[in-house]
Amino acid sequence: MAKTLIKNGTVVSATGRAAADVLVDGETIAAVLAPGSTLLGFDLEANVDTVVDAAGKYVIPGGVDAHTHMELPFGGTNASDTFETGTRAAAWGGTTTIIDFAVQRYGERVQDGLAAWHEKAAGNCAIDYGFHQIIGGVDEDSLQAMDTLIDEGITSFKLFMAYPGVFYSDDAQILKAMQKSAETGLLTMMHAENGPAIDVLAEQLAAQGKTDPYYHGLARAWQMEEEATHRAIMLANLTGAPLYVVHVSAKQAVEQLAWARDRGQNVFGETCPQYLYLSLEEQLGASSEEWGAFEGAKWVCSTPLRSREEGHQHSMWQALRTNDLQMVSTDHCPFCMKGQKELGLGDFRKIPNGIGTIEHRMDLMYQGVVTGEITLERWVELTSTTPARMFGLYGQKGVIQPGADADIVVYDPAGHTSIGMGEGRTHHMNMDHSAWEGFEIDGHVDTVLSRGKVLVDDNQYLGAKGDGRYLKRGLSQYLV
Ligand code: DUC
Ligand code: ZN
Ligand code: ZN
Repeated sequence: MAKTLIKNGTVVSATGRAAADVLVDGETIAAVLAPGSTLLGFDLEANVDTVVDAAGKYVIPGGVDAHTHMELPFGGTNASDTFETGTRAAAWGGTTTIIDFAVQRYGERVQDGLAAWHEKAAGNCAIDYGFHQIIGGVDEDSLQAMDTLIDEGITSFKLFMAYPGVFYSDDAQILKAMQKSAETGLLTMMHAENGPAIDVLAEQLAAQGKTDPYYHGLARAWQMEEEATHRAIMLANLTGAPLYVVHVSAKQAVEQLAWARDRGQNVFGETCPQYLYLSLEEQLGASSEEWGAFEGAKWVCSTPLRSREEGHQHSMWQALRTNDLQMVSTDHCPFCMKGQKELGLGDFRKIPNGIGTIEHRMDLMYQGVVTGEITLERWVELTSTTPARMFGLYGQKGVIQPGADADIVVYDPAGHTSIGMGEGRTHHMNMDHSAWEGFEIDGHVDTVLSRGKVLVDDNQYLGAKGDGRYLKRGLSQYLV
């Protein structure tokens, strides 16, 4: 089995940093040693196959992105990244595990939805992957099927309070699914926006001729997120279900989570890089020769971008520091402008919702270290360790310690990354644009190992389709 020594680096964990060498034996980490150590008299450097010199660099556990949507059917099209292209882009950016969402919709069997997702992913992924289960149709059959999910290694399911007629669950359905969550230990994940009310507002805006992408954000007002978050919290409180709210973007929704947590409720939340960096004002101002004001469609996602002036971004960063929000995922759901986003030309309601970020999450969050928003350790905690703990992967993923999978990123704080597609820029997601065009990062993903195999080194891709394996996940470490 191939042995690799990563030497001279600073190993960073969620709880600290130390100068250390990391010895990888085959697919796992064999030892974390004082710099320059021998092991029982063996000169390590002379006895390994590969030496990676990480002098001046950070050695961190590979990123765990717990919220992705490869090939998601949405708005009459499918998310443009396949498991092959999306996971390769993830690896380029230092993410070595994803948890994607298998889909069940009303009238479909959960087992069939899950089987379809296995078929899409198997043999195609660059990195290891697990699944959550979307329950888009809560009925007797799907409730029963949820009993079998844990055996399949799926320990969390997602419900939608938005998208009536597509993925939407009403309160009665949510209550029943949460009772199942409380009974089984499955973690309830919630898309918390009041979909029926949003649809009325969207219809009224469209009837007034307000059809540009910007109005997507106006229709999805923060009150809709706050209200749904509160309702989800109360239903979870009533049933005893553990609750995880996805893609939190409104400061008022964070206040709801903080309130519930302060009362001792087992409630968690993630935000995404787009809610930390991008705003409704920029979307309003967006215009191009090719698309005019429809340029703003590049940033149509749900929950939507929020107003910078209202202080939502500031509140998200703050909540990441105070642990009112515990993790950062991407909600990676890319669509091209040509042929996909343009389905909504003249009617923002028809724009497929989603932004592609999987390649940039580690970099964008590192920039938060540079600007002083979070510490180096918190960067690792938010992007790798907590996602692994939250979703039953910790020990194998999310940490550099003996016995863990050798998913390791060597990150250069003296390096630089220019994000986008323009001159001198590149990304590897299957998109014809970048929602992150022009972002500059004061750091660089130098080397990426996935289970001991070097996937990325020195701006070269060395991995192959099918390197990734399905991960059967355990229960969340945050269950009480
Ligand atoms: N939000 C998005 O932006 N895309 C897919 C689904 C979702 O909830
Ligand atoms: Zn969602
Ligand atoms: Zn999502």
